[in-house]
Amino acid sequence: MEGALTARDRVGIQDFVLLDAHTNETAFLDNLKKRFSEDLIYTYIGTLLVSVNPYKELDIYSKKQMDIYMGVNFFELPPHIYALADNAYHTMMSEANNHFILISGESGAGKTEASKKILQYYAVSCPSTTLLDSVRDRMLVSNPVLEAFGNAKTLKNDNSSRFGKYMDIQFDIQGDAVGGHILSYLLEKSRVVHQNHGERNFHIFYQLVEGGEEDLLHQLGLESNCQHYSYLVQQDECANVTSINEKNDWKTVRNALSVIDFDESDIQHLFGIIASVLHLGNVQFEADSKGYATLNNNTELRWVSTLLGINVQVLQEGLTYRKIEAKTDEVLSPFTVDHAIYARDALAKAIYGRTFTWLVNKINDSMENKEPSRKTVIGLLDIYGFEVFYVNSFEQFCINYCNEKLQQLFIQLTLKSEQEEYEAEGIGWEPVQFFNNKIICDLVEEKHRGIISVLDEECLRPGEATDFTFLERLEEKMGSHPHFITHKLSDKKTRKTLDRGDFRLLHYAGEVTYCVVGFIDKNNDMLYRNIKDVMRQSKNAIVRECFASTESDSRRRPETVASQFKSSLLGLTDILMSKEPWYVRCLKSNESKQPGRFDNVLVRHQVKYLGLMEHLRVRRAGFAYRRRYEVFLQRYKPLCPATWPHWRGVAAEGVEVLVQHLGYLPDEYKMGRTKIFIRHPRTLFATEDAFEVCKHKLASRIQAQYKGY
Ligand code: AOV
Ligand code: MG
Repeated sequence: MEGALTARDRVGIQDFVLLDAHTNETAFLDNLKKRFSEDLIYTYIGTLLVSVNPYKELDIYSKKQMDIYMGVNFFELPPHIYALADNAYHTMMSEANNHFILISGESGAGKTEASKKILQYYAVSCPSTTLLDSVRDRMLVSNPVLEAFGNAKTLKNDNSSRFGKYMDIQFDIQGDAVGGHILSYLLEKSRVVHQNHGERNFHIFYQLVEGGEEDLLHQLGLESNCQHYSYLVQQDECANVTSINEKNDWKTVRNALSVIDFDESDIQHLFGIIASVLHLGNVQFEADSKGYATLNNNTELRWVSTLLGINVQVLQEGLTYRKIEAKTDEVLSPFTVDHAIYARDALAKAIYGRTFTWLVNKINDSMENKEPSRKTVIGLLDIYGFEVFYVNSFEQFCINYCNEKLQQLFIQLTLKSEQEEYEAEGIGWEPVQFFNNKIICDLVEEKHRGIISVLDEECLRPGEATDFTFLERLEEKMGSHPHFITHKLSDKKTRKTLDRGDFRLLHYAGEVTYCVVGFIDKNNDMLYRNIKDVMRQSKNAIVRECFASTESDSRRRPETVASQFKSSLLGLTDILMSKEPWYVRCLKSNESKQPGRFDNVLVRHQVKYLGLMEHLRVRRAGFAYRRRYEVFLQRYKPLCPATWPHWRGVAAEGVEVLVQHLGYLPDEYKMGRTKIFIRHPRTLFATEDAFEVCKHKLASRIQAQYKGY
């Protein structure tokens, strides 16, 4: 048609691998933008899915859409998160192995939304027996509950995840979703007692205060006004969010809790805890004549005491004194006002953080599948994305370190191992250069030398070490590292001394300046022993459970927060490395959360640091599929008379005969040392389709041979 735009001109190309061979970044961005302007937010790079946040509701997530994508080959329909979910599912079923979907991208890019869509797809679309519906319901409602307790408004995202989440969805041999298990990572507890300007505390506080029923609030001693609670007010203001409806969210969470096996007493105890944290925040101290802290407002303290079921005197003592063990007995040492405020906040954080862990365990119990039968899993990873604020602290340091680790995993699994495999298999190959962020991971985590080690060492010198001595040590040790910048060093050049309490890291995703204030405290995460003992007397069953541990009896120094986080990330890497990967790379379209706005500079930056061009290059020059000769031959041998029923010879030669018979073009595949490499997925899909047809024709006796494939 003359003058008319072709579909390709209008909507761009749905798989970057099909773009012209010499695609540069500009062409890549043009394609993304073209598609974005048509509300086509998904594009493939081979089997990797790129998603651009549209910041508006799109009509592409209905049950009807799910049905369309169910069981259809990946490249036959427009790119969609459902297609990726479906492909992972079918591969898991046919290969009977475990998979995971790594969802990455910076804060606000759409990771949590993507992970919810995938979970919904599995819960709604997979075959179902009524018996299992309750497990699926629980998996689905675990989301609003964990988001209420673990998400908050930040300057980057109105619903920002403040914890990392890895969820295994378990499938039985029929492909039913039969159970789930969640691992949570480092909750940003400091938010309970402090938020930066324009940010909020965790959603649940507002939901309860603004959405809670009148008699419930009365019972908890709460006023229906956020302004009343100092933990919700920063600089005289209670940050506002128009995109959130507390009343509706409250109802959703309330309902969800009853779906997940929470009985009335659990629910009462849980809200008692949330309310007690708010009351605790309002507890004020005054200095007595000697300068020691006393309590001047007993109403709030009484509420804490009532809600947690702890004697008010005992609680008061716990908040104003510290027990020090002398040689033979214990001495009570009174707090100054500042110290008491510190201890109060530490308690609020501990109560909230431990309750969150309790909640995750409770949800896990309710999703657990106790059948001993064989199961395979698809793991969904949704963590806090890379973030840079005006002021960045210990929390951003941990979050950004976590993102470095995931980027490293991505590099290892795609760019590095892919190229190493071609080399090992003797496939002719022009290496693709890429930036390997291992150097930054090492800078942070290396034993005895990394930033975490330096921080831990400083934490071992109580009384002597401060955030600033930590910074000095860092400067001594890291000063010359190419990804570490201290202001001292640059100042040395100008011979000026500037006393700035920060250091800068050149992360894979950009530069971040970290303010060291609070690093030592937050890494130690100390809670005095006597206040723990007090909590153990609580009549609130959840609190008692949360504090019931042997930790206070042990003399061993507890692991620091950063070290714990580091080991949990190592554990996560191991979990992921044992599974087959799928990737969703989320891109943020603009900083102001506006629907339909595509900020070229912002998107280009993300395309760059996420290594998408390099990934494309490897993909384009490379091969989407590879199978060991034996496996390939065993599966597809019925498709060729010369290989069926047996090939008596070397597997590689059998495969060559087989693919010749199937009409594979020379450019479509390569024969490696142990594997056949197939360039485009559609080649394998066509073979797979032919196999399906053939399977039906085979006698059932022979079919049995293919069970489990
Ligand atoms: P994140 O998980 O990547 O950030 P979210 O998934 O919470 O980001 O997305 C942020 C917001 O973008 C959502 O609340 C939606 O308003 C919008 N959004 C994202 N994806 C879509 C979509 N597919 N369709 C419509 N709107 C979308 V963070 O947790 O902060 O790293 O820590
Ligand atoms: Mg999120």
